[in-house]
Amino acid sequence: MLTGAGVSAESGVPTFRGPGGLWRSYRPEDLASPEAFASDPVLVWRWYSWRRDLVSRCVPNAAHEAIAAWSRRTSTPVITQNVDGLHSLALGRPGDPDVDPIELHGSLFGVRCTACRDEKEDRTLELVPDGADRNPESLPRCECGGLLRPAVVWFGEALDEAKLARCHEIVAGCSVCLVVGTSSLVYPAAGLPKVAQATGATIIEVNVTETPLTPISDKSLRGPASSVIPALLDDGNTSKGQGS
Ligand code: BJW
Ligand code: ZN
Repeated sequence: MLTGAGVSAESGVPTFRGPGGLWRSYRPEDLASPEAFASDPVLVWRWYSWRRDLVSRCVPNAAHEAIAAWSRRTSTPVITQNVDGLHSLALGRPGDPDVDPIELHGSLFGVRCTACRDEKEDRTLELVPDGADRNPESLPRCECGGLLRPAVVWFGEALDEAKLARCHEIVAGCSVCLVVGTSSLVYPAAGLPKVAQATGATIIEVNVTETPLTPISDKSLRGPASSVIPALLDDGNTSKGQGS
């Protein structure tokens, strides 16, 4: 099971692309990159501050709940591109590697030092308000004095190798690969269903629109994740420990 921003849309978390998917007039490529952070760290931190604030008021929807129940039932972690933590929240049982979601692009609530690279979760980080001056001195700092950045994966950055290897292992071993609420544009995540297909899995896509994955999917379920996913997973279609 691979998920993207669409699974959280009905929880009130904006997607990256498509209607309502933009923050001001910026595309994700304008903000989610090391180059953007280097040239305007205040702007990038404002975007993340806005998102941290918004997401901390969101709760899992019926799709997250059904996926969490499926993970428990099949002892299979969901692979997610989302950084909002809503899959974990729905699971409510952190610390179990068999079911803990694999957050391929990191977490909105993590920070990493740009100097010593120390990484930690910090939900209480002082936000960078819209009215803040553009002085980088006002940005969050590590104890070592280095500038903190969000612990997420930006364009051009490598994904965690161990996480990615585990994802390959999971999708290569599944018989059904469910792909939910992603535009299937961003690699290497978008390549995972193709790995599953190459090893014989059936691809089922759940989305409100067509994506580049649609033509190669075995089945396309058109509709919002919060209604399609509970119906699909409660049906027992992928409940025999073989789905992913
Ligand atoms: C609903 C719904 C509802 C709405 N129900 N559905 C191969 C080919 C081409 C390019 C590349 C390639 N390999 C690598 C690249 C480059 C690049 C890339 O993929 N570019 C493409 C855009 C062209 N990839 C990278 O740079 C990656 N790194 C890399 O490859 O490194 C190589 C390297 C190796 C060694 C050393 C150094 C480098 C990194 C990619 C990181 C992506 N990061 C972001 C930001 C994360 C942090 C943050 O959140 O701020 O991840 S970008 C953004 O896009 C975010 C998302 O996880 C990701 C995917 O978006 P997603 O989830 O699909 O959301 P949307 O908005 O696009 O789509 C939502 C979907 O939901 C839509 O389809 C809706 O219809 C649907 N929907 N409501 C169901 N209710
Ligand atoms: Zn540091």
